[in-house]
Amino acid sequence: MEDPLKQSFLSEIGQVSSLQELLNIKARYIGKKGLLTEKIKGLGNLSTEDRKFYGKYYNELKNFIEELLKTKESELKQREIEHSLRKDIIDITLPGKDYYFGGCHPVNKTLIEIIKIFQELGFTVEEGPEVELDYYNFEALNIPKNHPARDMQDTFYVSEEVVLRTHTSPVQVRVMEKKKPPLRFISPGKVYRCDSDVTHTPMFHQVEGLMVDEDVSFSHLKGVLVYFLERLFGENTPVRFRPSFFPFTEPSTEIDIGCIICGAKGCRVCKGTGWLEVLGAGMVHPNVFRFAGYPEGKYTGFAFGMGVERLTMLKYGIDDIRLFFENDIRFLRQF
Ligand code: 2U9
Repeated sequence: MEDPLKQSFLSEIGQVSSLQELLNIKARYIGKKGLLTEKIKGLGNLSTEDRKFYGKYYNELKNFIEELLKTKESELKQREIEHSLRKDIIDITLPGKDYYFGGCHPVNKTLIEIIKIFQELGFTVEEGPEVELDYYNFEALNIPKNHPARDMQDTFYVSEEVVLRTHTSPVQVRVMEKKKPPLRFISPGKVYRCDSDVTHTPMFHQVEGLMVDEDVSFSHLKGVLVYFLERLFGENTPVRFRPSFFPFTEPSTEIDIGCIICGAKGCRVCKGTGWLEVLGAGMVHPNVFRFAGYPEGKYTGFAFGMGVERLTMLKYGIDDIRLFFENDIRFLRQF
């Protein structure tokens, strides 16, 4: 009759499926307190004859068990290697990971488009400092001390006489100081206003423009700006002029286009009016020419200004200006 110890060992090892299970079996049979180990320890209690017989038998059984454990171990290790090779297989026919090229920021795209249109009309591009003297930002633009536009709430003051420019108009003043008409240029750039909500950020971009010569009239203003809006928003865009007020222009106007979101039917963006304000403009105020040192009455000119973020929002139907400055790649990739 077969030994039950050997029988149970053979049955257990026949079912083993992991190295850990194998170690457990090893401990159970030939470990310090293993079943076979205990039997060998008990040999001393047997008769001389039995001790001889069982001593030899247990020794052979131990060798047999050790041999089988070793074979099983290498078998399991081999199986594990094959399993991980199968599991970690690389499918070289799968498509590679997509990657994206960087792109132009939507605000910059609009800015470039605006600049191109004016350059084609013969306007040059002029730039100036973002940290500006109160004189160029306000005084020379006919915005005297105590004017509400100078309010601390709207303007970032660096010191009593120095501000972060609130518009790019000081660039026009600086150019007029240096150059005599005819002048025809735009000044794109960053401007700063102490304001923040869904349509205002403390920094945004403006493009302003100026055309000065003898006999520049409101008709020139109208011709240039209607042409510009038709280029930017499409040929049959409705355009209307409303009377307005700016300290640096007289007369002044605000210019609307038919709402491009709802097709001028009336929606949330145009607040039901069917119109969107896109430009401010006017004939340069005589006081501004006086500050620039131009001879009295010799020149006339028109000026205009626009917010680039606002135009970009209208063009792409974006309802929150802050999206432009969050650098969220999911937003930026859409342009
Ligand atoms: C000089 C003389 C006149 C520039 C002008 C506007 C009208 C205007 C706003 C549009 C939206 C600013 O970004 S915005 O908030 N601008 O409405 N700007 S006329 O007039 C000048 C500029 C320089 C020497």
